[in-house]
Amino acid sequence: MNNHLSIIGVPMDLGQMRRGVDMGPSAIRYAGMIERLEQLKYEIEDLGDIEIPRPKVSNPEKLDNLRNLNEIAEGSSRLAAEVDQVVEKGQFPLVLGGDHSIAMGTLAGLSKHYDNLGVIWYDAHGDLNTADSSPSGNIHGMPLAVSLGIGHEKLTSIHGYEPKIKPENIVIIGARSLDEGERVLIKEKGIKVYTMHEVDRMGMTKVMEESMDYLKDRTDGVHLSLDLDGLDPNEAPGVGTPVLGGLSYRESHLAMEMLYQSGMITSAEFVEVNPILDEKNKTATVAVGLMGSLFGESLK
Ligand code: EXY
Ligand code: MN
Ligand code: MN
Ligand code: MN
Repeated sequence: MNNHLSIIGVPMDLGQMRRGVDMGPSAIRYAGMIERLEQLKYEIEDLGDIEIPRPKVSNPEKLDNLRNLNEIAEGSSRLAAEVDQVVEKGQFPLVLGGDHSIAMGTLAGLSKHYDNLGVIWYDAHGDLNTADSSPSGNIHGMPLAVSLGIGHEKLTSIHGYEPKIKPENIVIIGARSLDEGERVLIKEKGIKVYTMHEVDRMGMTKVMEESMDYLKDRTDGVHLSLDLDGLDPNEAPGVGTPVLGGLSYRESHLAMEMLYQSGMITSAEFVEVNPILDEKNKTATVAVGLMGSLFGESLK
């Protein structure tokens, strides 16, 4: 694994309605992320936080069922430029959310450096909505569709090119809340999904082995996009859209350890940590623990 990690915080809360997720990067740093990773002998550079525009009106516009479209597009472009530079310098981008809409910017900065960027989307949700299919108008439910080039042009064109990823290079793990439009898209595009049903039946070891086998031959880099709501809300309560029946703490650590052992992860982001909804920074602490495993804590 790349020994030089560059941390980028993204205090983004405009992709959904609950305030507080913009404090995710602070909560994760406060939970001891840097010290934890330094112990593993990584060279770490904390690049601070991306500036996110504030909406001009207190009651955010929901133009075309896309709440805060312009501000999110602008913030994502800034993130994309920063991530691009980090990869250009040969470093590993570790991005801290913020809500999951930031993945559009992360993937935009990453993908121009790869012919076939793989994505592991660890999430209770598919994040495959468009303005037409979205029940909420919340853009944090859309970043995977946008990255496939499906959605509003202001989002799909972030960082000047599209699409960012190909459907056959995606694996979704932990899904248990998919909207009708998302199910249609998954079928139509042939996206690989391990729902909780499959995790329960197969076990996490098999799910990860299959996922990594699947991505290994077809990709030249793999991004881990880890939404803390992929975990069960009993273990990660500080998230804005909790869904019961999620991945356990232990299953998640196992997944991270297997990814570390594979050596295939080239970038990562941890999103949706909301300290206002959390219990004593538990969810940020879980995020930092998972980072520990992803970067080899128990195996290095
Ligand atoms: N599918 C629902 C929507 O689009 O509104 C909920 C999306 C939640 C997205 C979270 C972050 O992963
Ligand atoms: Mn470049
Ligand atoms: Mn998500
Ligand atoms: Mn989610």
